[in-house]
Amino acid sequence: MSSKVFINGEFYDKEDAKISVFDKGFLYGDGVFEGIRAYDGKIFKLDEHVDRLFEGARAIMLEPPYAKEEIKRIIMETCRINNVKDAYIRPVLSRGIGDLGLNPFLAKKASFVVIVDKLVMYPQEIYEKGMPVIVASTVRSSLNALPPVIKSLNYLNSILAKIEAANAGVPEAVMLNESGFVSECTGDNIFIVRKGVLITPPREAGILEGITRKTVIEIAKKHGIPVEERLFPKIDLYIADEIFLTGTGAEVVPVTSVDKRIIGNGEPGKITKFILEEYRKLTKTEGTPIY
Ligand code: PXG
Repeated sequence: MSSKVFINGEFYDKEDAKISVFDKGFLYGDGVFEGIRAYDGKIFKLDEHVDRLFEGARAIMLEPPYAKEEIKRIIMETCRINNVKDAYIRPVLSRGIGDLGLNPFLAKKASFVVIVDKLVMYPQEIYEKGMPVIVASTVRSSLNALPPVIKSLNYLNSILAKIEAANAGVPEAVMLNESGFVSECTGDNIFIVRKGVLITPPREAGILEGITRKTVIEIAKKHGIPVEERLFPKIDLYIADEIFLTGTGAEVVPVTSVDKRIIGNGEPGKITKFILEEYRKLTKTEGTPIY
């Protein structure tokens, strides 16, 4: 059955869900988006995702066409109309239609779209055995250029690194910032474990402050696992005891090799497995009910 997409106040069949070629989101990547997940009829961390969407909008001076509560209501409504319990939810705010020029303020009204789709997950085998990654030569955009803290519609920086990953035959690539410190992956945050301590790059490394990342830090602290948010170089990946990636779609994914260096004993580590288990418990119990 065809899914229904919300566009500026109306629901359209997937095949007819279209945005103008004059939309600045299409022409310039001028807009922001979110990736949210529903588990068993509950939307996980809805408030956090909508807050981040609005922060991004504020940073680029994009006036959302609906208030925050209304945006949440539309997201829920789009889930209900699609009759989903488990789903991937993609709200998109784009600058809207204007002329061909760059000036964003000539666009009169922002567009708001909500897509609800099936979740494309990493294969189950990866959660059991871990996955290989590379370190990309593409450098993460600097905070003062295209700040990774904004989940903008311009993902070319990530896509360049994803091309490197695909060409190397691995699912993800780690990106370094301009100073050579580890920042994050193309669509996931990164954690390493060294001597029992969980270490993840800080905001200043040039990262999207992932909602899964924050949840993982909370889980670790709750269970007495020490966490450090600090800069570290690529070499610390090679000598880590454990590595995992976090993201809404990915949850907690074990990494078992980096640039062909085997991590730990080549299997998902103990702390990684524990964090994944605890994270999944939360997704089962928390969330905003759709129905
Ligand atoms: N870094 C980047 C660059 C991301 O795009 C994350 C980290 C993790 O953030 P969250 O808040 O999800 O923990 C992301 C998020 C997809 C998809 O369709 C990508 C993300 C989230 C959901 C789906 O590939 N990336």
